[in-house]
Amino acid sequence: MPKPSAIEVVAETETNQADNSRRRFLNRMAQLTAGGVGGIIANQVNASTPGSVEYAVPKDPTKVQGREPSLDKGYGTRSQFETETRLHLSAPNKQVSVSFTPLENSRGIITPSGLHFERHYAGIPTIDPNEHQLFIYGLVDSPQKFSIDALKRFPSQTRTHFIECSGNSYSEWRKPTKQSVQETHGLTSCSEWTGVLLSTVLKELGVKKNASWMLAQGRDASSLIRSIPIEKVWDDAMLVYAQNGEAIRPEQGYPLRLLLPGFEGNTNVKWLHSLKFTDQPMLSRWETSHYSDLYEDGKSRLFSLTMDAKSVITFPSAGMHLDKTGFYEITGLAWTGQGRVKSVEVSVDDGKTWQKAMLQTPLLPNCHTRFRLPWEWNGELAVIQSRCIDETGYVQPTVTQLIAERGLNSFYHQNGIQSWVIDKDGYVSNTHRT
Ligand SMILES: Nc1nc2c(c(=O)[nH]1)N[C@H]1C(S)=C(S)[C@@H](COP(=O)(O)O)O[C@H]1N2
Ligand SMILES: [Mo]
Repeated sequence: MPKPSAIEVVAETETNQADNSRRRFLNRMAQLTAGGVGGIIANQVNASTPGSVEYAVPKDPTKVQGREPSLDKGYGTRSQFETETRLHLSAPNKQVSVSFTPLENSRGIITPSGLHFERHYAGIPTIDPNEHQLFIYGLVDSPQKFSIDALKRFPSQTRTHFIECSGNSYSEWRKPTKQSVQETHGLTSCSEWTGVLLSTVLKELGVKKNASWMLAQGRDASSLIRSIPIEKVWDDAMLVYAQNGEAIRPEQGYPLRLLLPGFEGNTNVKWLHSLKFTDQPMLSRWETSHYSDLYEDGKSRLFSLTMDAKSVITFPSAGMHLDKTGFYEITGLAWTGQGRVKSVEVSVDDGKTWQKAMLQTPLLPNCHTRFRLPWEWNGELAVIQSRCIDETGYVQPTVTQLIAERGLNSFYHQNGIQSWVIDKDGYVSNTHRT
């Protein structure tokens, strides 16, 4: 495509003055179809603006061969230029695996379904929704089984909640081992979930007065069983079959998962198969050897089910490089299993002073909350941190405070303040502060 010359621009200006609007219109259309309009605007900018920009004229748009939309088989994919992926780690037995959400370039609060973190103890079972049943039995008046279709006939609810594995940030108890925020904090994700409140279904079959626990089991080979306190069951437990506007993904428990807003990830049983009401907890290995916190004195904290307030700066974060001084928007995520985030404070001076970050609204309970803070980087070494305060008044502790309280045997429930250091050359890395 020929680059329009400055003469053409002048000619157009003269035409303007000549008040021949019809000809002007036709001229414009001709230039548009010839792909010339960008060049003219650029030349006008060049002519009038000091410090003008070099405008690269795009290829003739009439010659661009578009991809045939039908080739996507009716289900879209992201741009080929977007390459973010979950980071998979697996045990020698590949059925036992974990994958981390790439939080560093996350925007807003929703995790794309294809990037939701995963924790599997026995791979991802393939379950035909037409033959799947949920069994509810034990201390109930009339035990029943429900197909997925039957569950979909109940009044539905849609709620946006995070799920965090209580092993998230386990690596950060002692020293700053891992590099990126994906590895340190990527075992939390947030989706819009649709399903039915468990309390709605339970009213159909009647739960006996002496039922104080519910044992939930999935249909994968892990035999994962968790004991859920009855209060949570009646409060906000959900049976979910949809995620972010479509059927729940196989990785997240297709066709049915238990969702316990704000409870540790492990209790959100996937491929949900049975719910048994009992008068005592099962003390399964998932609530004794796993997911309990061993103190220094040999005692163990069991059933630490509610995830405490936590936050992390996702940009800038470890592994990134700031190539200029000047303005940056610090941004990150905060969440709590105790309801809503009340405020997030950010320090850019190694914890000496703290400023209130802006919070993305609406503020939803047990949901990721996006925070933002404008910042000028002056090219000096900087330590940046964030801390979450939830609506109960609980303040996210430092790692030192956590260690003082729980000792160093702990593995799960690490919600300490995360620090990133930006060196004078703009390289960002993981650091620990007291
Ligand atoms: N049936 C079953 N449910 C399960 C698991 C599993 O392996 N099997 N993993 C649990 C763990 S440890 C976590 S942290 C969450 C992870 O949910 P996600 O894979 O959808 O992120 O699911 C929980 N539910
Ligand atoms: Mo987990």
